[in-house]
Amino acid sequence: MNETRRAVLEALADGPATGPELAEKLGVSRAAVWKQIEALREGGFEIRGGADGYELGEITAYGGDAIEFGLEAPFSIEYHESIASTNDRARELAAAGEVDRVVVADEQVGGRGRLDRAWRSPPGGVWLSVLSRPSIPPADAPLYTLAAAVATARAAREAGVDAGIKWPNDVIVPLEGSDGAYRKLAGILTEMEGETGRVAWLVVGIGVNANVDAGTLPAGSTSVRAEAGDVDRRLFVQRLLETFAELRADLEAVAPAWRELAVTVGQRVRVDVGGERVVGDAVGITDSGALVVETADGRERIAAGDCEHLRPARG
Ligand code: BT5
Repeated sequence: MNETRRAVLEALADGPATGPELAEKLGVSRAAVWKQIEALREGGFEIRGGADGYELGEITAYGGDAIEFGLEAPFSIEYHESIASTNDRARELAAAGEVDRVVVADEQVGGRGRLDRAWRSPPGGVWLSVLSRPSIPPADAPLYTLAAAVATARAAREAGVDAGIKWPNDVIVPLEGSDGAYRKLAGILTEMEGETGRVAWLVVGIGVNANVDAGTLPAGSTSVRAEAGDVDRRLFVQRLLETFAELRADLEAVAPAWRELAVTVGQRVRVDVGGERVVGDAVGITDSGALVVETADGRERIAAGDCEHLRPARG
């Protein structure tokens, strides 16, 4: 966010102020203050002008400036009403050498899942991609996906949703009273580029069915609206990004945090790994995020794959 704009916003968050007062406090011209007030109004902030000067209303806007304001994480936000895919845009920013940028959209018209599957992204959802340039070996990259799942599940739980994580990249809501059946609330798509044993950039795309009707989504999906009512997306995204930034800075904390929210461990699972099927009991995840499955032939560690929960065998 523009520095003067942020300063105007911070001053107004403390209480009403007139144009001349703001100009003097910030050491800028009245015209500069006016320009930033207009920009803020365009960004969806409600700023009333009265006898006491400008007064900031409750922040209900969802946009770049609104998400950045009050965000305690080192990201700048690029917002789009509608875009093909926030991951595609973040990859463009990566190619242009950018870092710590988050692309957020109200709607995606070409949202992508893994393996070129389509990801339905109607208006009202939380569709975002975080661009990082970590100094980690590619083998640690899955921890970014797990960190995103933890951040998403925690934000959803704060919004009142009974969210858990299905290995490796789904945030789900268990169906009450059923053995391992669930509905999908959010998905994560991590893409990266590496060079000689090091990650050059990493884009973590997160899609959360927030304020959308579950009926407009594929069967087996749910939304925050369906589970707990609409959420303030600005606050939801802020919490999500703050948790992600914390975990990204402390990768050793990721696996323990993930285990606390995992619903896969303890389930009977079938994992498709590049055409091969592994069936067994999920008994844990390793510190690098691999799923450990107890099969008839012994233990297997699976770094990546598509995991289905099977109903537990009845004893
Ligand atoms: C995922 O893929 O779960 C990763 C989804 C990542 C989406 C985000 S949104 C922001 C960023 N920009 C993008 O373009 N993508 C990322 P996967 O595990 O392959 O699951 C895809 C499958 O989920 C589809 O084949 C559908 O069956 C189902 N699906 C599609 N849209 C859905 C939705 N909105 N909610 C729940 N399930 C959905």
